[in-house]
Amino acid sequence: MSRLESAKELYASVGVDVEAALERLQKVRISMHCWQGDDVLGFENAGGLSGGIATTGNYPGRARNADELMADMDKAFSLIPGKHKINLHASYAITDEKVDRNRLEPKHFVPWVQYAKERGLGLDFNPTLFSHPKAADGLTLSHPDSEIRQFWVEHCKATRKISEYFGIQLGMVSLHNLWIPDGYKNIPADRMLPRRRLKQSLDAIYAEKRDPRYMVDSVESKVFGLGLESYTVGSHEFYMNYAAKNRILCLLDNGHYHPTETVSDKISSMLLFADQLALHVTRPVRWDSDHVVLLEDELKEIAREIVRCDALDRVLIGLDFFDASINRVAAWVIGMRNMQKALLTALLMPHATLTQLQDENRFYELMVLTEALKTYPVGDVWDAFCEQNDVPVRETLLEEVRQYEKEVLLKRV
Ligand code: RNT
Ligand code: ZN
Repeated sequence: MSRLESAKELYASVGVDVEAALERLQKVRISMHCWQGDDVLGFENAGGLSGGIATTGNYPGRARNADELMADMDKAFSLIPGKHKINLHASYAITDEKVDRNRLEPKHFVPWVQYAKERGLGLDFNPTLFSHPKAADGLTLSHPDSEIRQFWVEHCKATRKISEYFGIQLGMVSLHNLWIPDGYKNIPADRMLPRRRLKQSLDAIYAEKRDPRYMVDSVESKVFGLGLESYTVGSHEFYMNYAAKNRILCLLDNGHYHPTETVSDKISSMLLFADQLALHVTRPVRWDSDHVVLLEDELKEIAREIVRCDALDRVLIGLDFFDASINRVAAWVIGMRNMQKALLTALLMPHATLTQLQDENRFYELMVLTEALKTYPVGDVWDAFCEQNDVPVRETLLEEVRQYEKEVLLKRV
Protein backbone atom coordinates (compact mmCIF):
# COMPACT_ATOMS: atom_id res chain seq x y z
CA MET A 1 0.00 0.00 0.00
CA SER A 2 1.34 3.46 -0.84
CA ARG A 3 1.95 6.04 1.87
CA LEU A 4 -1.00 8.02 0.56
CA GLU A 5 -3.29 5.00 0.70
CA SER A 6 -2.39 4.16 4.27
CA ALA A 7 -2.76 7.83 5.27
CA LYS A 8 -6.22 7.84 3.69
CA GLU A 9 -7.24 4.85 5.78
CA LEU A 10 -6.05 6.43 8.98
CA TYR A 11 -7.74 9.76 8.28
CA ALA A 12 -10.93 7.98 7.25
CA SER A 13 -11.04 6.38 10.70
CA VAL A 14 -11.60 9.84 12.19
CA GLY A 15 -13.97 10.90 9.43
CA VAL A 16 -11.57 12.89 7.28
CA ASP A 17 -11.70 12.62 3.48
CA VAL A 18 -8.15 13.05 2.18
CA GLU A 19 -9.14 13.34 -1.48
CA ALA A 20 -11.53 16.17 -0.66
CA ALA A 21 -8.79 17.95 1.27
CA LEU A 22 -6.37 17.65 -1.65
CA GLU A 23 -8.95 18.94 -4.09
CA ARG A 24 -9.71 21.90 -1.87
CA LEU A 25 -6.04 22.78 -1.41
CA GLN A 26 -5.50 22.65 -5.15
CA LYS A 27 -7.90 25.56 -5.58
CA VAL A 28 -6.29 27.89 -3.05
CA ARG A 29 -4.31 30.74 -4.57
CA ILE A 30 -1.78 32.39 -2.33
CA SER A 31 -0.44 35.79 -3.25
CA MET A 32 3.35 35.65 -3.50
CA HIS A 33 4.87 39.04 -2.72
CA CYS A 34 7.29 40.26 -5.37
CA TRP A 35 9.33 42.20 -2.80
CA GLN A 36 11.09 39.19 -1.22
CA GLY A 37 13.01 38.90 -4.50
CA ASP A 38 14.81 42.24 -4.31
CA ASP A 39 14.73 43.35 -0.67
CA VAL A 40 11.76 45.72 -1.28
CA LEU A 41 13.84 48.01 -3.52
CA GLY A 42 11.69 48.15 -6.65
CA PHE A 43 12.74 49.38 -10.08
CA GLU A 44 12.79 53.14 -9.62
CA ASN A 45 16.38 53.39 -8.41
CA ALA A 46 15.09 55.82 -5.82
CA GLY A 47 17.70 54.94 -3.23
CA GLY A 48 17.23 52.78 -0.18
CA LEU A 49 14.20 51.39 1.57
CA SER A 50 12.46 53.72 4.01
CA GLY A 51 9.10 53.99 5.76
CA GLY A 52 9.73 52.26 9.05
CA ILE A 53 10.52 48.89 7.46
CA ALA A 54 13.97 47.42 6.84
CA THR A 55 15.69 44.46 5.26
CA THR A 56 18.82 43.07 6.82
CA GLY A 57 21.44 40.87 5.20
CA ASN A 58 23.39 41.01 1.97
CA TYR A 59 23.13 37.52 0.56
CA PRO A 60 24.31 37.52 -3.06
CA GLY A 61 21.93 37.23 -6.02
CA ARG A 62 19.34 39.94 -5.43
CA ALA A 63 17.16 40.55 -8.50
CA ARG A 64 18.14 43.95 -9.88
CA ASN A 65 15.57 44.41 -12.64
CA ALA A 66 12.31 43.02 -13.99
CA ASP A 67 13.93 40.28 -16.06
CA GLU A 68 15.83 38.94 -13.10
CA LEU A 69 12.85 39.19 -10.76
CA MET A 70 10.62 37.36 -13.22
CA ALA A 71 13.21 34.66 -13.78
CA ASP A 72 13.54 34.15 -10.04
CA MET A 73 9.78 33.97 -9.64
CA ASP A 74 9.63 31.36 -12.37
CA LYS A 75 12.18 29.30 -10.50
CA ALA A 76 10.23 29.67 -7.28
CA PHE A 77 6.90 28.76 -8.90
CA SER A 78 8.49 25.65 -10.41
CA LEU A 79 9.04 24.43 -6.84
CA ILE A 80 5.65 25.42 -5.42
CA PRO A 81 2.60 23.24 -6.07
CA GLY A 82 -0.51 24.86 -7.57
CA LYS A 83 -1.36 28.12 -9.34
CA HIS A 84 -1.11 31.34 -7.40
CA LYS A 85 -1.07 35.11 -7.57
CA ILE A 86 1.71 37.68 -7.54
CA ASN A 87 1.55 40.63 -5.21
CA LEU A 88 3.08 43.71 -6.85
CA HIS A 89 3.95 47.11 -5.50
CA ALA A 90 3.66 50.30 -7.56
CA SER A 91 7.43 50.75 -7.31
CA TYR A 92 7.79 47.75 -9.65
CA ALA A 93 6.50 49.54 -12.76
CA ILE A 94 8.32 48.50 -15.92
CA THR A 95 8.97 51.54 -18.07
CA ASP A 96 11.78 53.50 -19.71
CA GLU A 97 10.22 56.90 -19.05
CA LYS A 98 10.73 58.63 -15.77
CA VAL A 99 7.22 58.73 -14.35
CA ASP A 100 6.46 59.86 -10.84
CA ARG A 101 4.09 57.77 -8.78
CA ASN A 102 1.08 60.05 -9.12
CA ARG A 103 1.27 59.65 -12.91
CA LEU A 104 1.40 55.86 -13.09
CA GLU A 105 -0.94 54.19 -15.57
CA PRO A 106 -1.87 50.65 -16.58
CA LYS A 107 0.55 50.88 -19.52
CA HIS A 108 3.47 50.92 -17.09
CA PHE A 109 2.55 47.41 -15.96
CA VAL A 110 1.87 45.71 -19.28
CA PRO A 111 4.83 43.28 -19.03
CA TRP A 112 3.53 42.10 -15.65
CA VAL A 113 0.12 41.39 -17.13
CA GLN A 114 1.77 39.47 -19.95
CA TYR A 115 3.86 37.53 -17.47
CA ALA A 116 0.84 36.64 -15.36
CA LYS A 117 -1.37 35.80 -18.33
CA GLU A 118 1.13 33.42 -19.86
CA ARG A 119 1.39 31.54 -16.58
CA GLY A 120 -2.24 31.61 -15.44
CA LEU A 121 -1.42 33.73 -12.39
CA GLY A 122 -3.38 36.53 -10.75
CA LEU A 123 -2.07 39.98 -9.82
CA ASP A 124 -2.64 41.85 -6.58
CA PHE A 125 -1.46 45.39 -6.11
CA ASN A 126 -0.22 47.95 -3.58
CA PRO A 127 0.38 51.66 -3.84
CA THR A 128 3.93 52.45 -2.66
CA LEU A 129 3.92 55.20 -0.05
CA PHE A 130 7.51 54.83 1.11
CA SER A 131 11.04 55.02 -0.33
CA HIS A 132 10.23 58.35 -1.97
CA PRO A 133 11.32 61.99 -1.39
CA LYS A 134 7.71 62.97 -0.63
CA ALA A 135 7.59 60.38 2.16
CA ALA A 136 10.98 61.30 3.58
CA ASP A 137 9.67 62.45 6.96
CA GLY A 138 7.57 59.35 7.47
CA LEU A 139 4.28 61.06 6.63
CA THR A 140 2.15 60.65 3.50
CA LEU A 141 -1.66 60.69 3.52
CA SER A 142 -1.70 62.37 6.94
CA HIS A 143 0.96 64.96 6.14
CA PRO A 144 0.28 68.51 7.39
CA ASP A 145 1.21 69.82 3.93
CA SER A 146 -1.87 69.49 1.72
CA GLU A 147 0.23 69.32 -1.46
CA ILE A 148 2.04 66.26 -0.21
CA ARG A 149 -1.23 64.66 0.85
CA GLN A 150 -2.64 65.43 -2.59
CA PHE A 151 0.33 63.81 -4.31
CA TRP A 152 -0.28 60.59 -2.43
CA VAL A 153 -4.02 60.72 -2.96
CA GLU A 154 -3.32 60.93 -6.69
CA HIS A 155 -0.93 58.03 -6.43
CA CYS A 156 -3.51 55.81 -4.74
CA LYS A 157 -6.20 56.76 -7.21
CA ALA A 158 -3.82 55.78 -9.99
CA THR A 159 -2.98 52.43 -8.41
CA ARG A 160 -6.65 51.55 -7.85
CA LYS A 161 -7.18 52.02 -11.56
CA ILE A 162 -4.20 49.82 -12.34
CA SER A 163 -5.48 47.17 -9.94
CA GLU A 164 -8.84 47.15 -11.73
CA TYR A 165 -7.01 46.83 -15.04
CA PHE A 166 -5.21 43.75 -13.68
CA GLY A 167 -8.55 42.22 -12.73
CA ILE A 168 -10.07 42.90 -16.12
CA GLN A 169 -7.05 41.61 -18.00
CA LEU A 170 -6.67 38.43 -15.98
CA GLY A 171 -10.32 37.72 -15.21
CA MET A 172 -9.44 37.40 -11.55
CA VAL A 173 -10.14 39.87 -8.73
CA SER A 174 -7.13 41.98 -7.83
CA LEU A 175 -6.66 43.01 -4.21
CA HIS A 176 -5.57 46.62 -3.81
CA ASN A 177 -4.03 46.94 -0.37
CA LEU A 178 -3.12 50.26 1.17
CA TRP A 179 -0.47 50.55 3.82
CA ILE A 180 1.23 53.79 4.86
CA PRO A 181 4.15 54.29 7.22
CA ASP A 182 2.75 57.46 8.82
CA GLY A 183 3.70 57.92 12.45
CA TYR A 184 5.97 59.66 14.90
CA LYS A 185 9.16 58.70 16.63
CA ASN A 186 8.28 61.01 19.50
CA ILE A 187 5.11 61.43 21.47
CA PRO A 188 2.67 63.52 19.46
CA ALA A 189 0.88 66.55 20.87
CA ASP A 190 -2.31 65.66 19.01
CA ARG A 191 -3.32 62.19 17.93
CA MET A 192 -6.65 63.14 16.38
CA LEU A 193 -5.36 65.62 13.84
CA PRO A 194 -3.22 63.28 11.70
CA ARG A 195 -5.95 60.64 11.85
CA ARG A 196 -8.54 63.16 10.68
CA ARG A 197 -6.29 64.07 7.77
CA LEU A 198 -5.78 60.39 6.92
CA LYS A 199 -9.54 59.85 6.97
CA GLN A 200 -10.05 62.75 4.58
CA SER A 201 -7.35 61.47 2.23
CA LEU A 202 -8.89 57.99 2.21
CA ASP A 203 -12.33 59.42 1.50
CA ALA A 204 -10.88 61.17 -1.54
CA ILE A 205 -9.14 57.99 -2.71
CA TYR A 206 -12.15 55.69 -2.36
CA ALA A 207 -14.68 58.20 -3.70
CA GLU A 208 -13.91 56.88 -7.16
CA LYS A 209 -15.94 53.71 -7.66
CA ARG A 210 -14.17 50.70 -9.13
CA ASP A 211 -15.75 47.48 -10.33
CA PRO A 212 -15.77 44.89 -7.51
CA ARG A 213 -15.75 42.10 -10.05
CA TYR A 214 -12.20 43.13 -10.87
CA MET A 215 -10.74 44.78 -7.79
CA VAL A 216 -11.37 45.05 -4.06
CA ASP A 217 -9.81 47.45 -1.58
CA SER A 218 -8.17 46.69 1.74
CA VAL A 219 -6.43 48.77 4.39
CA GLU A 220 -3.54 47.49 6.52
CA SER A 221 -2.96 48.72 10.05
CA LYS A 222 0.15 48.59 12.17
CA VAL A 223 1.18 49.11 15.77
CA PHE A 224 4.55 50.78 15.13
CA GLY A 225 7.35 51.23 12.61
CA LEU A 226 11.12 51.46 12.96
CA GLY A 227 11.89 55.04 13.92
CA LEU A 228 8.16 55.65 14.30
CA GLU A 229 7.70 53.96 17.64
CA SER A 230 5.50 56.34 19.60
CA TYR A 231 2.48 56.71 17.36
CA THR A 232 1.02 55.15 14.21
CA VAL A 233 -1.69 57.10 12.43
CA GLY A 234 -3.22 54.03 10.74
CA SER A 235 -3.80 51.96 13.86
CA HIS A 236 -5.96 48.85 14.07
CA GLU A 237 -8.98 50.67 15.50
CA PHE A 238 -8.67 53.39 12.89
CA TYR A 239 -8.76 51.03 9.94
CA MET A 240 -11.21 48.52 11.39
CA ASN A 241 -13.75 51.27 11.80
CA TYR A 242 -12.88 52.87 8.49
CA ALA A 243 -13.26 49.56 6.65
CA ALA A 244 -16.53 48.66 8.34
CA LYS A 245 -18.07 52.04 7.66
CA ASN A 246 -16.92 52.23 4.06
CA ARG A 247 -17.44 48.56 3.22
CA ILE A 248 -13.89 47.80 2.23
CA LEU A 249 -11.68 45.02 3.57
CA CYS A 250 -9.34 44.99 6.50
CA LEU A 251 -5.96 43.42 5.94
CA LEU A 252 -4.41 41.84 9.03
CA ASP A 253 -0.63 41.42 8.99
CA ASN A 254 0.33 39.07 11.79
CA GLY A 255 3.50 41.10 12.45
CA HIS A 256 1.48 44.23 13.18
CA TYR A 257 0.08 43.56 16.64
CA HIS A 258 1.36 43.36 20.16
CA PRO A 259 3.60 40.32 20.68
CA THR A 260 1.04 38.17 22.53
CA GLU A 261 -1.91 39.27 20.42
CA THR A 262 -2.75 36.74 17.71
CA VAL A 263 -4.29 37.21 14.30
CA SER A 264 -5.73 33.69 14.45
CA ASP A 265 -8.11 34.83 17.17
CA LYS A 266 -9.24 37.85 15.16
CA ILE A 267 -10.32 35.98 12.02
CA SER A 268 -13.71 34.74 13.23
CA SER A 269 -14.69 38.14 14.60
CA MET A 270 -13.75 39.88 11.39
CA LEU A 271 -15.64 37.34 9.28
CA LEU A 272 -18.83 37.84 11.27
CA PHE A 273 -18.94 41.46 10.20
CA ALA A 274 -17.42 41.48 6.72
CA ASP A 275 -17.79 39.35 3.61
CA GLN A 276 -14.07 39.10 3.11
CA LEU A 277 -10.82 39.50 4.97
CA ALA A 278 -7.26 39.88 3.70
CA LEU A 279 -4.12 38.62 5.40
CA HIS A 280 -0.41 39.30 5.25
CA VAL A 281 1.22 36.20 6.63
CA THR A 282 4.66 36.80 8.05
CA ARG A 283 6.85 35.65 10.96
CA PRO A 284 7.52 38.31 13.53
CA VAL A 285 10.54 37.39 15.64
CA ARG A 286 10.31 39.56 18.76
CA TRP A 287 9.00 42.45 16.62
CA ASP A 288 7.67 43.01 13.09
CA SER A 289 10.85 41.50 11.71
CA ASP A 290 9.32 39.92 8.58
CA HIS A 291 11.22 36.64 8.76
CA VAL A 292 10.41 33.81 6.34
CA VAL A 293 7.19 32.00 7.22
CA LEU A 294 7.86 28.66 8.94
CA LEU A 295 5.40 25.92 9.87
CA GLU A 296 4.85 27.21 13.37
CA ASP A 297 1.93 27.05 15.78
CA GLU A 298 0.42 30.44 14.97
CA LEU A 299 0.60 29.78 11.24
CA LYS A 300 -1.23 26.49 11.76
CA GLU A 301 -3.77 28.20 13.98
CA ILE A 302 -4.42 30.87 11.34
CA ALA A 303 -4.94 28.14 8.75
CA ARG A 304 -7.24 26.20 11.08
CA GLU A 305 -9.36 29.27 11.71
CA ILE A 306 -9.76 29.93 7.99
CA VAL A 307 -10.78 26.33 7.35
CA ARG A 308 -13.02 26.00 10.43
CA CYS A 309 -14.88 29.14 9.46
CA ASP A 310 -15.31 27.55 6.03
CA ALA A 311 -13.77 30.74 4.70
CA LEU A 312 -11.15 29.68 2.16
CA ASP A 313 -13.08 31.69 -0.40
CA ARG A 314 -13.49 34.71 1.85
CA VAL A 315 -9.96 35.12 3.16
CA LEU A 316 -7.41 36.48 0.72
CA ILE A 317 -4.07 35.08 1.77
CA GLY A 318 -0.86 36.90 0.89
CA LEU A 319 2.65 36.56 2.21
CA ASP A 320 4.77 39.43 3.48
CA PHE A 321 8.36 38.91 4.52
CA PHE A 322 11.75 40.02 3.32
CA ASP A 323 14.88 38.22 4.41
CA ALA A 324 18.00 39.44 2.60
CA SER A 325 20.31 37.12 4.54
CA ILE A 326 19.46 33.89 2.71
CA ASN A 327 18.80 32.70 -0.83
CA ARG A 328 15.73 34.71 -1.83
CA VAL A 329 14.21 32.06 -4.11
CA ALA A 330 14.42 29.55 -1.28
CA ALA A 331 12.77 32.11 1.02
CA TRP A 332 9.74 32.35 -1.30
CA VAL A 333 9.49 28.59 -1.73
CA ILE A 334 9.77 27.86 1.98
CA GLY A 335 7.12 30.45 2.87
CA MET A 336 4.64 29.48 0.14
CA ARG A 337 4.94 25.76 0.80
CA ASN A 338 4.55 26.27 4.53
CA MET A 339 1.37 28.27 4.04
CA GLN A 340 0.04 25.42 1.93
CA LYS A 341 1.16 22.79 4.45
CA ALA A 342 -0.61 24.68 7.22
CA LEU A 343 -3.81 24.77 5.15
CA LEU A 344 -3.53 21.08 4.34
CA THR A 345 -3.04 20.26 8.03
CA ALA A 346 -6.20 22.23 8.78
CA LEU A 347 -8.14 20.54 5.98
CA LEU A 348 -7.20 17.15 7.42
CA MET A 349 -9.04 17.70 10.70
CA PRO A 350 -12.53 16.46 11.63
CA HIS A 351 -13.81 19.91 12.56
CA ALA A 352 -17.44 18.92 13.08
CA THR A 353 -16.44 16.22 15.56
CA LEU A 354 -14.10 18.55 17.42
CA THR A 355 -16.71 21.28 17.62
CA GLN A 356 -19.26 18.84 18.99
CA LEU A 357 -16.85 17.85 21.77
CA GLN A 358 -16.44 21.54 22.61
CA ASP A 359 -20.18 22.14 22.75
CA GLU A 360 -20.70 19.08 24.94
CA ASN A 361 -18.00 20.33 27.29
CA ARG A 362 -15.92 17.20 26.68
CA PHE A 363 -12.60 19.00 26.78
CA TYR A 364 -10.27 16.17 27.76
CA GLU A 365 -11.61 14.14 24.84
CA LEU A 366 -11.14 17.12 22.57
CA MET A 367 -7.59 17.40 23.82
CA VAL A 368 -6.83 13.71 23.22
CA LEU A 369 -8.11 13.82 19.66
CA THR A 370 -6.42 17.14 18.85
CA GLU A 371 -3.10 15.94 20.22
CA ALA A 372 -3.37 12.61 18.37
CA LEU A 373 -4.00 14.46 15.12
CA LYS A 374 -0.73 16.31 15.52
CA THR A 375 1.20 13.18 14.62
CA TYR A 376 -1.11 11.94 11.89
CA PRO A 377 0.70 11.46 8.56
CA VAL A 378 0.07 14.86 7.02
CA GLY A 379 3.54 14.60 5.45
CA ASP A 380 2.48 11.61 3.38
CA VAL A 381 -0.49 13.53 2.03
CA TRP A 382 1.66 16.61 1.40
CA ASP A 383 4.21 14.58 -0.54
CA ALA A 384 1.44 13.15 -2.68
CA PHE A 385 0.20 16.69 -3.34
CA CYS A 386 3.67 17.72 -4.49
CA GLU A 387 3.95 14.66 -6.72
CA GLN A 388 0.53 15.28 -8.25
CA ASN A 389 1.67 18.83 -9.02
CA ASP A 390 4.97 17.71 -10.44
CA VAL A 391 7.15 19.63 -7.99
CA PRO A 392 9.96 18.19 -5.87
CA VAL A 393 9.02 16.50 -2.61
CA ARG A 394 10.46 17.51 0.76
CA GLU A 395 14.10 18.61 0.76
CA THR A 396 14.74 17.34 -2.77
CA LEU A 397 13.94 20.88 -3.92
CA LEU A 398 17.26 21.90 -2.43
CA GLU A 399 19.24 20.56 -5.37
CA GLU A 400 17.26 22.77 -7.75
CA VAL A 401 17.82 25.86 -5.64
CA ARG A 402 21.54 25.15 -5.31
CA GLN A 403 21.90 24.71 -9.03
CA TYR A 404 19.99 27.93 -9.77
CA GLU A 405 22.12 29.75 -7.26
CA LYS A 406 25.29 28.52 -8.87
CA GLU A 407 24.23 29.06 -12.47
CA VAL A 408 22.25 32.27 -12.15
CA LEU A 409 22.26 34.07 -8.80
CA LEU A 410 25.97 34.00 -8.06
CA LYS A 411 26.74 35.36 -11.51
CA ARG A 412 24.91 38.59 -10.68
CA VAL A 413 27.78 40.80 -9.64
C1 RNT B 1 4.80 47.08 6.37
C2 RNT B 1 3.63 46.35 5.82
C3 RNT B 1 3.52 46.32 4.33
C4 RNT B 1 4.84 46.11 3.64
C5 RNT B 1 4.73 45.85 2.15
C6 RNT B 1 6.04 46.03 1.48
O1 RNT B 1 4.93 46.95 7.72
O2 RNT B 1 3.60 45.05 6.33
O3 RNT B 1 2.62 45.35 3.96
O4 RNT B 1 5.54 45.05 4.21
O5 RNT B 1 3.75 46.61 1.62
ZN1 ZN C 1 2.16 43.67 5.51
